[in-house]
Amino acid sequence: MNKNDGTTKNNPNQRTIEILSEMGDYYARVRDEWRSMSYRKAVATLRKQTKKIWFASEARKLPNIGERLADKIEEIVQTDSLRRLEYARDEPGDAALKLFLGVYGAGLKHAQQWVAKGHTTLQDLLDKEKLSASQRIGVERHADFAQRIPREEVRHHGELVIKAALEIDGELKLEIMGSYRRGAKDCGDIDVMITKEDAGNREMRGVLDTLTTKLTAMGFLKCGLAIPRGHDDGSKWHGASQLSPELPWRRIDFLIVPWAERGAALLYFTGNDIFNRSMRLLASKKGYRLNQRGLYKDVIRGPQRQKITEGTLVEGEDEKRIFKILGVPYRPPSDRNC
Ligand code: DCP
Ligand code: MG
Ligand code: MN
Repeated sequence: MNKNDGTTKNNPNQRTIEILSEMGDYYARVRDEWRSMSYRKAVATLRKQTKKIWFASEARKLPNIGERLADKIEEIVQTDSLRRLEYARDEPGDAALKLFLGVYGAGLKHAQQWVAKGHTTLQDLLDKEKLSASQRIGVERHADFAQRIPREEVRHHGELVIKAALEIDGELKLEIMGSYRRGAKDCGDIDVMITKEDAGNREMRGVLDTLTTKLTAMGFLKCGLAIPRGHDDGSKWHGASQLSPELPWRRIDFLIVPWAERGAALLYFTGNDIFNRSMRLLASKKGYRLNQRGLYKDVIRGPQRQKITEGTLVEGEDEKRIFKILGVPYRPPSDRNC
């Protein structure tokens, strides 16, 4: 978490937000999805407040804040800390787990194994573990990748990529998505969608290849990184980019998208993930299915609600029309920081 989506600075509840975010991150680490989600929702609610929330009784009246969270908010304001978080910080291995989960290419399984082996530092990993090439870069560039990227710098990366892409093919359409499109002041990475009217899959893969080769030759792309297992369908490229030697390496993701799916892809990759979840739920309540490729109807499901047929595509090209068909007012990206 710890996402600064533009509304946090100078928020009167800044300190409460920080502590609740950290608590939510802890629950995400120990895979307590439900608690981690509750904390994120409470943080989102607090971000929207213009007044400082001092008491549990006030907090309870706000959306998505129940009794227990309200008490915690009061505890934070009164004591400038949260006992539950202090316990979490003291848990053996939690600091190491947090550190290792921040290594690109290390999933929960690896991170837990490393903790179980008694490793506590990044140097332990370099000295004692057989790392994949991507994990090694993840360790060596940990300090770089851990830094948020100022919006202005994301824009520069985007401009450079767009310019290089249009030199390859002037008909390409590129868009920076993710937290940048939501208006965030700083981003965790740079997410770029690439599409082109009437272009087939083969052509687009060629484009991705030509573009990454060109940007590497320019010295802008520093390395490619492995796509997490099960997610490599040839449509993505993950790696690192750098604007100039004194700046950190940044995480950058490219995604090629078929023209007919560009609206659904834009919706999905603009996020945030919580907003996506609520859109998918809404779609499913209305008898549709929404994913990064489109909005579908007549999906036939079995007894356990498992999908039997894909259904018919209703809309994929136009983000706004997906909202319309679902019967909800359009939400501009800056309103999707749930
Ligand atoms: N996404 C999702 N579910 C996931 C991962 C991603 O719905 N488990 C979608 C929503 C995200 C978008 O993809 O907004 C981009 O993913 P990022 O991880 O790059 O997240 P953001 O760009 O939103 O934030 P950050 O600033 O950390 O990059
Ligand atoms: Mg991103
Ligand atoms: Mn990304």
